[in-house]
Amino acid sequence: MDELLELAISIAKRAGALLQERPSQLSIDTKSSDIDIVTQMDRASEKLIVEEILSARPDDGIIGEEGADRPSKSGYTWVIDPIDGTVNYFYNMPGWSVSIAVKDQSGTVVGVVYAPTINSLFTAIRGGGAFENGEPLKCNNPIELNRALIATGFHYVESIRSQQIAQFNKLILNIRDYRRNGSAAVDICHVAAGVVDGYYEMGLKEWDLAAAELIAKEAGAIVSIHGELTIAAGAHLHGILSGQLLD
Ligand code: 2AM
Ligand code: CA
Repeated sequence: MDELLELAISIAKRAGALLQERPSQLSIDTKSSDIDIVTQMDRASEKLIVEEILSARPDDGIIGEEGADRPSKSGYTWVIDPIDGTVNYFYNMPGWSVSIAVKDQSGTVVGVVYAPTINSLFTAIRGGGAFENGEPLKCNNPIELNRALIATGFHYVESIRSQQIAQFNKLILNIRDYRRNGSAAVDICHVAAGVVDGYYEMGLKEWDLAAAELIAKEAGAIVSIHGELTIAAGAHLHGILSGQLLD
């Protein structure tokens, strides 16, 4: 596991360095809607990550947001998001990340979320705790709803945004405040670090979640998935948020 973590960290750092060399022109294509974008740098980052994984571990499987899809012969599969927070990246706003997880038959074993623009390297090994730049992490708990700082994100598809308005209306008068940062993986790691108290969002994909979910759980948080909705927080606030958002 230590070796897998070291490899995941070194690959995430290389992808982060590639992404920090921003080209003068970003070319964009759209995905699930007109405002859901992918750049040539998402593709370049995924290509680098896939090549590095395969040169070190040719029998591992890979699932990537930009199309990587290889079956595993070893029992290990890498789940990668080459840029989480592409809209931040596009606008040159800090906070985007590279998310790399390795899973086996029983779930994620190693998670790395690297956000170079905010100097954060979040890491975890299953059963081994969670860390930011080598320092151990513990989520905030217990937090009451009326003191909670909540991170969330908004979907690129209108019908889901409509549901998010209802969720927002339900909570906004009863919490400390919202933060909307742009990378789901970083938001969930911020729950792990106690930088926010809780997080929820609709429409996450496996690659947005895999690494950060392990990091948050290893920091003592509960991460639960209810259809399209993901909720992450310390146990007390998680119970309250689940009650509010799922009724
Ligand atoms: P992305 O940058 O990799 O697309 C935005 O709130 C967060 O949700 C980002 O982490 C974004 O990841 C993720 N996300 C993924 N697919 C999404 C979608 N269809 N709509 C909204 N957000 C999405
Ligand atoms: Ca992405």
